[in-house]
Amino acid sequence: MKTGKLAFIFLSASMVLVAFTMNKESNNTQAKAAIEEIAGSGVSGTATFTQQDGGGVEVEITVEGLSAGQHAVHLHTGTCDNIGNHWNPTQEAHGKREGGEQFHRGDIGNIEVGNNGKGTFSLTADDWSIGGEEATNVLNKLVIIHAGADDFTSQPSGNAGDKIGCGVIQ
Ligand SMILES: [Cu+2]
Ligand SMILES: [Zn+2]
Repeated sequence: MKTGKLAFIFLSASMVLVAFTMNKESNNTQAKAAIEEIAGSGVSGTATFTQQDGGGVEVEITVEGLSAGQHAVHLHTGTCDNIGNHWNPTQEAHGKREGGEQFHRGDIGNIEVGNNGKGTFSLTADDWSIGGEEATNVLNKLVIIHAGADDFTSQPSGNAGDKIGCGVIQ
């Protein structure tokens, strides 16, 4: 077989592999929230939600323009002009998602922000879906960033201070 023909076969096989890989990635449903400042706070960011093969949803959050330290992040109901409570379809108390006895489905945790004002956070929640039944569906919920930390104890929302960033999950 000539080298040219071999190269052609190799190239074709590579392209099929690339196409297959890309297709495989796009099978995992994603949703995003563009986080925008509230009342001139200067906060911005992105939250990306990815449906996991084994069930559940991973969220990756990137924020900037915050003060250094811990900032609570939750999923709230409502709209960015009229923000509601923590998303709580299971009627539980506010709490800590990781290892907590009770927590809201919208409870996420605290983002650690550095001196550069930036922070990232990721988590996989097995009780979320993207477009599934309403009690698990994160679509159209709000990603809310707070001025303070979530203490995971105070009711009904962890004493996290003002709401300084908001984005709708779409
Ligand atoms: Cu909140
Ligand atoms: Zn809560």
